[in-house]
Amino acid sequence: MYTQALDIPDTTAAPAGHGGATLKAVPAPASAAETAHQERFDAKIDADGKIEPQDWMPSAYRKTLVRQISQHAHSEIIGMQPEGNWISRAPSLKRKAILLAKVQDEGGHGLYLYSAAETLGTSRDQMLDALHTGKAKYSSIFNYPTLTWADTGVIGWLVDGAAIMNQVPICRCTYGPYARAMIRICKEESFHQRQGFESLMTMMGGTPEQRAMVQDAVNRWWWPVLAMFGPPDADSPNSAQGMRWGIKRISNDDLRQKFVDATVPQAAILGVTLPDPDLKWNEAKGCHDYGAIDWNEFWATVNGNGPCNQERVATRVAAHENGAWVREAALAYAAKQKARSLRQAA
Ligand code: BYC
Repeated sequence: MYTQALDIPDTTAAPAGHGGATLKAVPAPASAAETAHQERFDAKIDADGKIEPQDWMPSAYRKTLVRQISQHAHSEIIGMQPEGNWISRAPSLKRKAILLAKVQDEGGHGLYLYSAAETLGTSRDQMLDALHTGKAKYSSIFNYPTLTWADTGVIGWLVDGAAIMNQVPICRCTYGPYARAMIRICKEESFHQRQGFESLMTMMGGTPEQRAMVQDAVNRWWWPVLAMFGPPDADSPNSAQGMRWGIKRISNDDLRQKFVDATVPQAAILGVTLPDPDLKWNEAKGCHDYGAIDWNEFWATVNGNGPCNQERVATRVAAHENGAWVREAALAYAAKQKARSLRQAA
């Protein structure tokens, strides 16, 4: 359910009496009503209109949205963990209040996104089960550890900065509930990015040890952040269709390039070095060249073998189990309310 396994299989088992040869699967001809639905859908996409939950949509469009929105929701709630680890160790009351608010915002983003995905007919329980059993993906970036306080600033500056770059175009996505959720999320993400940058600016104005701590965090996060935009366009199986449907507006490589170009001057203001000897302005292309990303590390992390994958999922499963009593209490309260209103109506 969470993959793009939507193609009609190339081959099917041959029916008895056909000598065991495999036959090419032939899609059933569409009915006239279905063709009309498809034409209306295509016209709306071509006109850059919005598809709403009650509208007819091709099942592949629905599945792609459930895949992307649920992965996005999972990323938000798993993304609470690396920074959440520092709430009890924030260096001041002000920093603690900011970090608490930010981590709560991420939880809220997850809730808007699960709600958007639910409008497509997939329940939250199904989505969470896929996350908890390792079937669903979430962003590779949250499988890296936060070793020092500077990591929380770098997550705000770079990870949220990358998230904004990726997510602002999704505000124009063709699926209405996703697009509307993203508008609110992006406003909050931009506060997150600024608080990270401001926190790092403060540390860079501090002692040599504080500056070294920031540089070390930048060195560790830079490459995973670049990989976070997803595989190169040539190796991105979902991009072409996602762009045709107006779910994805800008390609993985183009977003990565925009991010690099926006971040280089910010690094200069901060006074940190981006850890890439090949990073330089290319006058002819009008953008920065940058070095090779380690795609083996990226795929190992996506496939469950990054530094913190097991810990992240185990923490999430434990939080879900420990929260069972809250869900049960809410259901019991709702049942009591319903019984009371039925009694009053009788
Ligand atoms: N990590 O064909 P592609 C945040 C998967 S939240 C793991 O290019 P697509 C934040 C991809 O799913 C960050 N997997 O796919 C939160 C696909 O596998 P499946 C998350 C990745 O969908 C809190 C396969 O690789 N943001 O920023 O066209 C605090 C091939 O990729 C990753 C969103 O979810 C990755 N990094 O493009 C701070 C935004 N990259 O599904 C920050 C919405 C790729 O076929 N999502 N894969 O099995 C998107 O924009 C797109 O789904 C992606 C991938 C750009 C992520």
